[in-house]
Amino acid sequence: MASHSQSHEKSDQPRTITITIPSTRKIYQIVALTALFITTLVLVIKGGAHIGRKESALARKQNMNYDSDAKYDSDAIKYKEQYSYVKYKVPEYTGKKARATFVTLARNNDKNGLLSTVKSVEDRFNSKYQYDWVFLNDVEFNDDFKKTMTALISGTVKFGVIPKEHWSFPSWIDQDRAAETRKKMKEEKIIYGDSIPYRHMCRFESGFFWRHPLLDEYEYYWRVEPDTKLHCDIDYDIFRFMKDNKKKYGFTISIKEFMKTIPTLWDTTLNFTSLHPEFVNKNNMLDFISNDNGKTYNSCHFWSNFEIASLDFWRSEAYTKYFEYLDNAGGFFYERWGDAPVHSIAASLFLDRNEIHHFADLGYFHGPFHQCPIDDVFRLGNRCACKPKDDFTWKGYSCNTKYYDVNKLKKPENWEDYKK
Ligand SMILES: Nc1nc2c(ncn2[C@@H]2O[C@H](COP(=O)(O)OP(=O)(O)OP(=O)(O)O)[C@@H](O)[C@H]2O)c(=O)[nH]1
Ligand SMILES: [Mg+2]
Repeated sequence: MASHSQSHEKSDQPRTITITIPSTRKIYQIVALTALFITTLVLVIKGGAHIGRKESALARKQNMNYDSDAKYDSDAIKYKEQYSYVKYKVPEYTGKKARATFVTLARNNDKNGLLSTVKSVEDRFNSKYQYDWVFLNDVEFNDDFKKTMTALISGTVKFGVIPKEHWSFPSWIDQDRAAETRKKMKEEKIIYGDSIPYRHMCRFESGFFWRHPLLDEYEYYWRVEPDTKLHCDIDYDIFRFMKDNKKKYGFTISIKEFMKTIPTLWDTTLNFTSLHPEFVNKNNMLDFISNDNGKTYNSCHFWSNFEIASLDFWRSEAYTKYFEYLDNAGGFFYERWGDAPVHSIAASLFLDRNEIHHFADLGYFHGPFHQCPIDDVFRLGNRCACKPKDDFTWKGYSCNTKYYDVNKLKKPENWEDYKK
C-alpha cells in the first residue's frame, strides 16, 4: 500500500510531487495491526453471541436460583479470548412430543451417583428429544445439586420439595408397634429393615410422587434412580411409544421379592379386591403374580427403580383407593412394604395385560443386576455397551420367563443359553 501527498510551497517554483513509500517493516506493522483489529472484532462479536446463546439456554431452565452463573459465563469468555472454535449444538427437537417427564427422587448427596446416570440417559435418549426432568427431595435441593443437574440435562429441569404429610408417619400409626418391627427386622438382618427414611421413601413412591404439583402437567413419567445406567441407544421417542401403543406400565427387570418384608401385603390386597371387585380388570395378569389363581402371591414384581408409566394410572380411582387401603392397614411401617410389589400388584390386577410392556431393547443396570439384550438385533443394533452373559432377564431369580410364558410372548432364540 502507498500513500502520497502534494506540496505547493511557492507558485513560481516548479511543482514537486513527493511520494512516500513506507518501509517494508512499516507495511508489516500496518498489516499486523489491521489483522489484530479484525480478529479482536470477530472475537468480541462471537463472544457476545456465545453469551447470548448461553443465557437463552439457561433462561429456558427453571429454578436456577444460584448465583454462580456470572462466574461460569466469564470463564467461558476468557477461554474464548484465547481460542476460537465452533461448538456442536444438539438440534432442538421439533417433532410431536408426549406430555412426559423424567422423575428422580434423590437426596443432595445423591448428586455424584446421578452424574453418570443422568449423562447416560441424556446421551442414549434424552438429548434427542429434550424431555423435562423433575427432581424431588424431602428437603430443599442445594445450589450445587441444582446447578449440576441443570447443566447435564437438555430439557427443562424442575426441583421440588415433598410436602411433610407425604413423608412422615400418618397419625394412625402406632409408633411402638412400628419401632418393634424395626428392631425385629434388624435382628433378622433384613435389608433396610430398621430404616425409617427407607419406609418413607417406599410409601412416597407408592402413593404420593404422582401427586406432587410439579407432575400435574404430565401424562407419562420415567423414573430414574442414582447409580443406574442405560446400556443401549434409544432411537425412538419412548414416551410416544407408550401413548401410541396404549401402554400404561413399562419395565426392564422383574424379580422375586423378599417375602419377609411383605408378609400381609397379599391378604390385605385380597381384602381390598373383595370390597372392590369392580376395579379388577377382566383381562388382568393375575397369572404373573400368583401361581395358584390368587390364593397366594408368588413374589414376582417389576423392579420399580426403572419405570416408564402412565401417571393417570396412579391417579385413577382404583389405584388411589388401593393405596389408601394399604396405607390405612399400616404395612409400610408395621412391615416394610416396598413400592415395587405395590405398583406391580396394582398394575397386574387393575390394568389390561396388554397395557403392560417389557422393554427388552434398552439395556439397564441397577446394582447388582443388568439387563443386556442377548438378542443381537437389539444389542448390536442399539449399540449396547454391555455383556450378554451379565443379562439377568432369563436367570432363575428373574420373573421374566414367567412374564413371557403367561403372555405367550416369543423369547429370543438363544434364551436357554442364558439361564445360568
Ligand atoms: N430425598 C430422599 N430420597 C431418598 C431417600 N432414601 C432413598 N431415596 C431415593 O429413593 C430412591 C430409592 O432409594 P434406594 O436407596 O436406591 O433404594 P433401593 O433401590 O431399594 O436400594 P439400593 O439397592 O440400595 O439402590 C433413590 O432414588 C434414592 O435416591 C431419602 O431419605 N430422601
Ligand atoms: Mg436404588
